Amino acid sequence: MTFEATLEACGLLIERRLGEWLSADRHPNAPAHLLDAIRYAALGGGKRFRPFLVIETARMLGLPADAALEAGAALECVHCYSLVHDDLPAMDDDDLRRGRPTVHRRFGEATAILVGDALLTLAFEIAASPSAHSDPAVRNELVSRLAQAAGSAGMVGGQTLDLAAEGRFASDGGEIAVGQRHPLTLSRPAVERLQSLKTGALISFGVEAGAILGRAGPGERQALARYASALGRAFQLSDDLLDAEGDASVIGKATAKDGNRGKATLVGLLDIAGARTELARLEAEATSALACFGDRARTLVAAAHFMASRRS
Ligand code: GRG
Repeated sequence: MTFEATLEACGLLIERRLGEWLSADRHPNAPAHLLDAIRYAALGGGKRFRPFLVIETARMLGLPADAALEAGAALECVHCYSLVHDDLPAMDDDDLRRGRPTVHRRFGEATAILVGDALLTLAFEIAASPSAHSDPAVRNELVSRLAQAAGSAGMVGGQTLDLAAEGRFASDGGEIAVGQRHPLTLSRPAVERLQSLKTGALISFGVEAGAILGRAGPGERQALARYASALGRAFQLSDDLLDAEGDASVIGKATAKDGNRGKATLVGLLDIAGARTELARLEAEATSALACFGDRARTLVAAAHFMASRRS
């Protein structure tokens, strides 16, 4: 099976599980308009790369896909919420996501904010449910680590640094008006810190969740954390390269936005050729971190290769 086929198969499993969690039967008291918008945001699109990492890491440690589906679905809910909020006019102000109008363009801004809120809270309902794992201690670790990855010392913190780099915040913490903002020039370590929080934290949680479910030992967890760190950096760098070079009709979202906004990216610091070299280096780093797992890690190795070579 090719890596793309494996990713697609995981995506179908997650789509089905999310569809069950978001069925009208499960939410008898939710306003129909809100549930429609939540389903629009969470179903029918996306690579489902983060849940793939949960499922595949757990599989490598001996678990069937079923055992990792809830943790993967919970993580995908957090990811989908972040996309909905990131697209809002107050953030990146995007019209297109996953090849369709963004949630606020389709349902309005207030509903989009509520969709994000509902998906974030649903994530924790799923991760805390007995179907996520029979052992409450394992569920507790999943919930706690997901909260840390998503929160102010993780993804939300990274998003804040990203907005700060656009020159949005005054020294008193207030917001500077559009047109009067001056993007900051970030050093490479500062860009890497921003990205490790904004994008890396959820990617790392995906691998970590698989390790938690598969009860990986301390050495294995360290190796997987090194893999996830390199993979997260490769993910962001390839996303930045797609923004710089990609075709919006293939990617399903606007491109060339980072350069136009003066966004802090590694592509901006390294140029395209330097970014491609760095991407190859990160793939090698991710691959070597998995050496202790031998051939069992072949699909995770293929994931790093996919990230380093994707064109959409
Ligand atoms: C609003 C709290 C908050 C956070 C937003 C995720 C994020 C932080 C911003 C999205 C903007 C962006 C382009 C980030 C770079 C990497 C990224 C998350 C890309 C989108 O993820 P994919 O490629 O998307 O996995 P699909 O659609 O395949 O799920």
